[in-house]
Amino acid sequence: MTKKALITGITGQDGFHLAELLLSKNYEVVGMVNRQREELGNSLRKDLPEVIQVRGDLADSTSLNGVIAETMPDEIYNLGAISFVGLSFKQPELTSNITGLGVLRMLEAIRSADPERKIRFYQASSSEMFGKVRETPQNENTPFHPRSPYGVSKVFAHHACVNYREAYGMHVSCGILFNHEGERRGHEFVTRKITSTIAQIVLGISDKLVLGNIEAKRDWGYAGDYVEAMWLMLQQEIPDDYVIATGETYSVKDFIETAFNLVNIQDGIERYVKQDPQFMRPSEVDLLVGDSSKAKRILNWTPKVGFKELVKRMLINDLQLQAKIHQIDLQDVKQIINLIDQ
Ligand code: F7E
Repeated sequence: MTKKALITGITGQDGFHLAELLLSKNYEVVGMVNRQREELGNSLRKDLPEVIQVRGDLADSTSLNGVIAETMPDEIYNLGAISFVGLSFKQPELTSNITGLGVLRMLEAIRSADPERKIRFYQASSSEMFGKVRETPQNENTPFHPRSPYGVSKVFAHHACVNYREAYGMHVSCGILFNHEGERRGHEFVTRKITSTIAQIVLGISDKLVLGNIEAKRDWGYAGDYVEAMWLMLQQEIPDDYVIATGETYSVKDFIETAFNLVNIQDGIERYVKQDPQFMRPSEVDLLVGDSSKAKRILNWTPKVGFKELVKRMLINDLQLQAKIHQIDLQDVKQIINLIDQ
C-alpha cells in the first residue's frame, strides 16, 4: 500500500531532499506551505510536480488541525521552523512561536486527530540545543545549554516531543541533526555564503567575502545523507531520539580555506575576507562535533559525503549558477570546474 507523508518546511533545503527521497520510495508526498513561502512553493512545483501542496502555518492551530484531518498521513516530518540562528536574536518571539510552540500545536493536532496513535512523527531537533557544550563529542545524553532564541525554542520543542511520546504513547522521534549543507542551502547560512561569494570572486563579480566569527567550529554533513536518517527513524517500531553527525569538526576558516584551495586561490583569507560585527552573534556556539554511534548501531546509518566533497559540490553548483545569472559562457567555467573536480 502506498504510504502518505506530510512534510512541513517543504520549501526548505531539507524539505526538498526528503521529498525527493520519499518520492523515490513511492510515497504520496504532501507538503505544507505557508503564505509567506508561496513563491518558493511555485518553484518547488516546477522541480517536484508530484508533491501535493497544502496551505497551513505552524503559527495557526486551526490550519494544522485541518491539514492533518484532511490528509491523515502515515508519517509527518516537521521540518518547518525559523531556522536561521542569527535572525532568532532579532525576532525571538516569532522564533519561539514557530520553532517552539509550533511543534506543540502540531503534537496537539495529531493527538486529537489520531486516537489510535498510527501517525509517526519526526521532529527536526538541532545540535544548537547543545550550545555551550558540556562534553565533546555530543551524544543523545549530553545536557542542553542553548545559546540563542533558536536553540532555546528547539529545546522546548524537543522536550515537548519526548513528553508527548511518554504521556500519550505517540510515535514521536527526534533527530538531533548537526549542520547539514548542500546545493540547496539558503544564502543566509555561512557555507552557502562562502561558496557563492567565492564563485563570484573567481568569475570577477565580487572582490570581498564579509563574515562574522570565522573561528567557530561545526560538524558539517551533506543534507541528502541526513534526510535518509529522518526516514529511517520513522521506520523503527520504537520511537527514539538520535544524533545525526559526521563526527568531524572544522572551523568556518577551514571551510573558507578549503574552498579557496579548490579554485587555486592562494592567501584567499588575507586577500578577500573582511570581518563585520553585524554578522557576529550576541552569544556564540564555539564548537560542535557529534557522536552518531547510536544511529549507526540501530538505524545502520552513516554519512556518505565527507567535508571536502561537500565543499566541492557546493562550489561547483555555485559556479554554474553564477555563470548562468551573469550570462558567462559555461565553457569558460568548465575549466575551473574540472580543476575542482580533480
Ligand atoms: O552559522 C558563523 C556563525 O548560520 C555557522 C542552522 O541550520 O545549523 C545551522 O545553524 C557559524 C556560526 O549555521 C557568518 O557565527 C561567521 O558560528 O551557517 P550558520 P548555524 O548557526 O550553525 C544548526 C544545526 C541549525 O539547526 C540551524 O537551523 O558560522 N558565521 N560569519 C556566520 N554565519 C552566518 N550565517 N553568516 C556569516 O556571515
